[in-house]
Amino acid sequence: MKLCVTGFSPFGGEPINPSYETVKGLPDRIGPFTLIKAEIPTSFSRAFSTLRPIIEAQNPDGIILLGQAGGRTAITPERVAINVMDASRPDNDGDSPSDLPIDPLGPAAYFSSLPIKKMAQAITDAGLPAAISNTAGTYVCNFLMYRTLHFLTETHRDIPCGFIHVPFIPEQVKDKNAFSLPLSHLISGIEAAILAL
Ligand code: PCA
Repeated sequence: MKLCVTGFSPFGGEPINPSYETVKGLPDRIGPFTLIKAEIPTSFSRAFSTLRPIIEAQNPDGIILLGQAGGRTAITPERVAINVMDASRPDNDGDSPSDLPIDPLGPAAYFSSLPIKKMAQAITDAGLPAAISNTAGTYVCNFLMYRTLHFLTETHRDIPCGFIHVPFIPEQVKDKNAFSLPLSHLISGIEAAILAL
C-alpha cells in the first residue's frame, strides 16, 4: 500500500520547516505502507498544483499532510479544514488573500478522514505530546487540506486523508521564547500516527 506524506517548504523567514524535515527523516516503509514523500511550496497558487499530479500518478491509499504550527506545544492532528483563505502574512509568492473562499462553490468545510483520535492516542502512547486541533488556521495549511479533501471527494477517491501540524524544532527557537520538540521526536510521533492508520 502507498501512503503519500508531505511537508511544506520554509516560510515566514524560517530557514527550515520542521514538517518537511520530519518527512525526510521518516523511513521509506512503515508497517504496510511504502511512503511517497513530497515537499509542497508554501504558496496558495502552487501548493495543490504540486500535490495533485502526485495523487494522479501514484493513486495512494492514504494521504497525510504535515505543516509547521510554531507556538503549539503538541503534535496536533487537525479535525477540519474550512473554505476560507485569510492570510496574516504573505505566502512565499507574496500573496495574502483576505476573507476569500477557497472554492466559492465548495462546502463550508471538510472533516479529516484520518482516525485522528486513534492517531493522537498512538502519539501519546509513544511518550510524546499530542492533541486534537479544531482549527488548521486560514493560511496555506488549511488551504491544502481543504483542496485535497475536496479533490478526493470530487474524483471519488475514498481514501483516508488529513493534516497534522507539528511544533517548532529546537534550532528554530534559539532567538524566540517558544516551545519546541526535537526532530527525532517529531519523526517518532508521526511514525506512531502512521502505524495507527
Ligand atoms: N505552516 C503554515 C503553512 C506552511 C506550514 O508549514 C500553516 O499552518 O498554514
